[in-house]
Amino acid sequence: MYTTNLNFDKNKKESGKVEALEGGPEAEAFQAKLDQDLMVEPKDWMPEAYRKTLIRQISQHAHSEVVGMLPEGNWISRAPTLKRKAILLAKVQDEGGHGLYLYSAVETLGVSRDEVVALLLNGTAKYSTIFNYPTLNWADIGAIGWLVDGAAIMNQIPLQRCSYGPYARAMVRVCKEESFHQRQGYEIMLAMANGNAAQKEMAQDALNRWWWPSLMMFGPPDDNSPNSAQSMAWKIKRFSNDELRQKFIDVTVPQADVLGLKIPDPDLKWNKKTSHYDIGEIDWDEFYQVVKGNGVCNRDRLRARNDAHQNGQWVRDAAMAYDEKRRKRAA
Ligand code: FAQ
Repeated sequence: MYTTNLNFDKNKKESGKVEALEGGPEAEAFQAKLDQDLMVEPKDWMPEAYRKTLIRQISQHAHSEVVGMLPEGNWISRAPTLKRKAILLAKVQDEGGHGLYLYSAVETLGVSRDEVVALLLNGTAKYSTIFNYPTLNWADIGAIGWLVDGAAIMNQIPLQRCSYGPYARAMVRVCKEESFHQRQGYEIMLAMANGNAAQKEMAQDALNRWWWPSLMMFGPPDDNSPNSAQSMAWKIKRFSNDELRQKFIDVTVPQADVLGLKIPDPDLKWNKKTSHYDIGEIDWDEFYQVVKGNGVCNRDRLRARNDAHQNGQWVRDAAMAYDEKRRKRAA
């Protein structure tokens, strides 16, 4: 269903160019690495704007993983069986682990985890819009695994070959785990879609509510994506937002057919000429409202993260005190 291969098309036209770099051997070495599809490592010279772009994207990604624990975490204590509960617990814990790899990757760029987390907590940093929607019932847990993790994999597989080594390597394990998450979500949907009429209706309702927000996860359309051209030229992004969104739609529509569920888009149709599905208009006003902080759950999510941070202060204090004691002993 999903593969961890990039299928990178060497002949694909990039949508932008690397900005003119100041000359010098370091800049040439950097460009040569990009040209040869080699990875840039933390101690290599890199343009300041490349470093800042990575800090922005990787920290937003880390925040998304951590905030992303909240909608599903809400259902751990209400999972319908012990087995489902154990699976969901493991999945939510994996997402926390992804956040930690990513915060570590961002630290290789010369910022501290405290600095980037502070920006999340004060509401300045972005995280994925998808986590500002509520989980109303158990079917939503199936829909998140199927659609949200499915979209996340589609976006993250190419990041395994992004030009920055620590980010690319973190993505290898993350994608393997997301693949399990996607399957567990799909399996919940399969069970509900094949259950009684009320269960099937819940599955359809969850698909109705999560479909469009999942498509928005890929970001604004290409002609309105300010960072894409430069990020693709730097080989941080390997596919554009619209290309990945289309790939996701093309694999997901047949999966809905297998479930016997209907994608909530009257304009959805197979286009023989392009060999892709055409879809209706995405509500970009809704996307930008959620990005701005006006989604259903934005305030709750930030409050929950701030509470968790404050409640964890004693753990950080204890760890620092222990470290101090060990240093003194060693001295
Ligand atoms: N939500 O110019 P672009 C997951 C912002 S992980 C909020 O196109 P870019 C796992 C964007 O940051 C999900 N903001 O930007 C999981 C930029 O703002 P800025 C997260 C969004 O960076 C599953 C502005 O709009 N995945 O789900 C969104 O080139 C289940 C202009 O956009 C990643 O972060 C959005 N959806 O492309 C966990 C993957 N889209 O910074 C728990 C890595 C765009 O200029 C449960 N990130 N924006 O102020 C990426 O691939 C890219 O950053 C994109 C955006 C594609 C998200």
